[in-house]
Amino acid sequence: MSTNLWSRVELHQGDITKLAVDAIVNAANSRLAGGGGVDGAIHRAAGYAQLQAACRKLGGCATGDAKITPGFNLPARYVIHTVGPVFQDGCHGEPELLASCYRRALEVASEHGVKTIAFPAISTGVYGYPLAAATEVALHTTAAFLEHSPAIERVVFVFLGPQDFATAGAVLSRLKM
Ligand code: AR6
Repeated sequence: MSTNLWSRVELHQGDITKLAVDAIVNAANSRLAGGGGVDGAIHRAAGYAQLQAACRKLGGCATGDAKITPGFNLPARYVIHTVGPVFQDGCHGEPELLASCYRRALEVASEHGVKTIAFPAISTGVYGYPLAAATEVALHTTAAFLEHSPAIERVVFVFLGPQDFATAGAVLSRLKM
């Protein structure tokens, strides 16, 4: 992977709802019904009722797919909702489905002229995907997408806690070698 490619990727520790990017990605459920974790935080910051109403019109979202709504009260213009796989043992298509989340979110972003986008660590909370393995999928899939998509200028991977941020940093360093 070229050095130039990785210069468009950054890791960030903190709350994704605070980021002033064009789009933030939500780790949603297939009913797009709202929930806990980053989904709950995004709904609260966007304005629960209005984001819920926008999600209801989308008719759900399959695992590995992505759909877009406005960001309402968020600094981000859009929320791209994607549904990660529930982790069982890694042998039930989880890596492919997780890769599909990142790819589809980036496709939907591109279709809407998004230049800067932030992802949470999809599936690594309630859905139980081990963080290092999930980060490898996230970074690998994103790098492959960016290679053919010069319009996306910056992709930020957001980690809430210092431990996850450090783990992701180690994965990124390894991939860059
Ligand atoms: N900013 C950045 N990252 C966050 C934030 C935040 N504000 N809050 C949590 N995280 P999860 P999943 C991290 O459980 O595993 C929901 O109820 C968190 O530390 O939010 O894909 C949905 O409705 C973790 O690393 O998403 C679904 O039912 C990561 O976000 C289900 O959970 C993802 O954790 C989806 O589960």
